[in-house]
Amino acid sequence: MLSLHSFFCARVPAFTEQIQLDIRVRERIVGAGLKAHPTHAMEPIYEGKAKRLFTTEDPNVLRMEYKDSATAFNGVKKEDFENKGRMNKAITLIIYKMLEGKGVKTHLVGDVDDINLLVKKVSIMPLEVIVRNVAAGSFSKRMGVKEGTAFTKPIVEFSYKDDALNDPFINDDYAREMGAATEEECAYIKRMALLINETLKEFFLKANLRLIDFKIEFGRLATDPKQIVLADEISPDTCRLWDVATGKKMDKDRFRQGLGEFMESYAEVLSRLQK
Ligand code: ADP
Ligand code: AIR
Ligand code: ASP
Repeated sequence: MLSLHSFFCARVPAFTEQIQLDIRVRERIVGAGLKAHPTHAMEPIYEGKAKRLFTTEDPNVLRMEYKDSATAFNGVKKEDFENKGRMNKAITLIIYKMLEGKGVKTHLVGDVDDINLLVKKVSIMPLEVIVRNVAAGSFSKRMGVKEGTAFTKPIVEFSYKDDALNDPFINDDYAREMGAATEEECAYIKRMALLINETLKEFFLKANLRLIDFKIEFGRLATDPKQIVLADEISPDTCRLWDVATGKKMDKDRFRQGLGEFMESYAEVLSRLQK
């Protein structure tokens, strides 16, 4: 049987880490000019395939923890990879800071530690907004167009964000009738998605990466639901990135297609973006 002493010795490091994390979160909230309410509990509220969400002492701010799990095909293929969460968090932070610098309104509040970010709480619009510069993935499969065929102009498409329905392909009329977004909101989201595409394309190109396509999400701010901001993550989990010189895939397709060197590619993307 476990003695009382060994019980506490086993748990004290975990308690201490949790307290240190709570303190860091509180400091960041106050540092961002927001108000911490010490009575507001820091609790887990959601566990997804790649991230966990926790409440903080500010009811309008969440802690987003990046997990080490990789999933594909709506969670059918699943495996854990050491450091994946750390790398996706770091890449997302670099990209979100860059986008904020270009005037894009996002959910980012600030950094916490190697796997946690603070974000503004939003109500996620149930739309996966996909921008494509080059044919790949489901476009190539659906349309029978060879992977790697460049488009004359970027394509913006919507999927309805619902795992049970397998995120079906929809258009603006479906989005309106499903209550996901009004026509004006769809037009705004498309404009933002194209602007983000131009900014990201240029940014990745400087790192010798070709932006093939990506998925983004938008949400309504909890503090002001009329304001729509960019939310969720932007990382090699959500973008297709090919090395400019060799065409090598540097994103989650390495996991989806079992190509190997999965985390090595993420590490390479991170290191190029840090330069
Ligand atoms: P999934 O839910 O698809 O398994 P994740 O594991 O990435 O995905 O979980 C993160 C969840 O948090 C997603 O459902 C995403 O839409 C949601 N989300 C992203 N940003 C915010 C935010 N700022 N506020 C609330 N929810 C968010
Ligand atoms: N994506 C779509 N759903 C989840 C994600 N991460 C991203 C893919 C790819 C783009 O959206 O990572 O970058 C288009 O995916 P697909 O499968 O529709 O070709
Ligand atoms: N994001 C989905 C999943 O994790 C789909 C994909 O990325 O392939 O299963």
